[in-house]
Amino acid sequence: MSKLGVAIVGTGMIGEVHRRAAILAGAFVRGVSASSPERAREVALAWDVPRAYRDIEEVVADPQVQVVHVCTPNHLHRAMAQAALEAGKHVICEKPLATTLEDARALAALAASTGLAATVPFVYRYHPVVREARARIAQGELGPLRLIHGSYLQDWLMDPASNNWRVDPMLGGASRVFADIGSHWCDLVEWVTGERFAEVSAAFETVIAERGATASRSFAAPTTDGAMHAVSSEDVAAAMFKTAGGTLVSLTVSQVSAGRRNRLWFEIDGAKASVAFDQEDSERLWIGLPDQREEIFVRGPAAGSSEQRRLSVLPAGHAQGYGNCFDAFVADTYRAIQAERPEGLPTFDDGLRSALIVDRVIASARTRAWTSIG
Ligand code: SOE
Repeated sequence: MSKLGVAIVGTGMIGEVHRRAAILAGAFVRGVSASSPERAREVALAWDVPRAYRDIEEVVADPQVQVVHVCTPNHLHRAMAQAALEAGKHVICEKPLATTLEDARALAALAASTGLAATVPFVYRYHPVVREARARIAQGELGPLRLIHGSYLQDWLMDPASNNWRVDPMLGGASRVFADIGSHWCDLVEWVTGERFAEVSAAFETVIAERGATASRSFAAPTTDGAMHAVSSEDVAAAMFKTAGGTLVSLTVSQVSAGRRNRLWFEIDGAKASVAFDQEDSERLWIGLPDQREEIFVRGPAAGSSEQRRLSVLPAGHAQGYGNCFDAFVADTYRAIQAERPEGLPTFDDGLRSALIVDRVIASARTRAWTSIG
């Protein structure tokens, strides 16, 4: 079978992650498109790929491209993903799927009408021990759920000199920290527990009111020309949800928490047991039991649920992490293109669900009222 031809649209930190995962999954990276034709040529050279596309029209006109990876700033997702789907290409579109609920709805409907593979990298689903937690909850090991809580904390925007397109609502969307990383947490916890968030009460704060002018890539050292600009997007957010089943959920999100690089953490407390997961310590699942007992489940190919074993590609003690999650997600997307149905593959429908939650979280933060999610 010939290799899948893919194009990467967008060359920031996450475009590079997609490129590596695509190659590892056996695809051929045909070319790249960037913020300008010059930048595309520069990256095509650095990546050693044949094509530097001028724009999305050139990408979708390439008959050797079957899959388009949309890795641009958020405001371009709708146009890029739509152009690709309309040209008959499969799409992996970064989250948030779109900056408005309306655009996310349009993309999900279009994807459904074409039957093409259309996925969104909610990649934290691909940690083996997250799959283990999900399997244990599905088997009833936790009993009825009593409380879900957690946080997703980063610090790469704690310096007022730091800036990035995500900070600008015109490019990133009306919510920053919640749409960027709170969206991951909500997708993950709904998927792991099988519970749907039904209503929300949220609050946003912009704790750094002015930021430097020069953009940095996420997690890169900031640079600034000295000028400062007013910021309106939120640095921190807190949200309480109630699930349709009546479970209370509490979430804290931040991009200004010193020392927290990418700490997605959740705990799910049931009547019989609890589980806790920490993305920065992702080889282990903590299991809390009655009578002051606790256990640690360690990731490995030899034990646990079938999905945990499937995704555990290295022996125990040989740490897997974020990169492996991304690789597994891209490989599963390509399997879906071959008409397989990999478990837990996040699709445009999940992207739409996430856009709905973000939309209602923004509404609640604005109105200061409990808001129905539906
Ligand atoms: C930046 O906050 C970022 O790259 C997010 O956009 C990703 O979704 C997250 O996985 C890592 O951090």
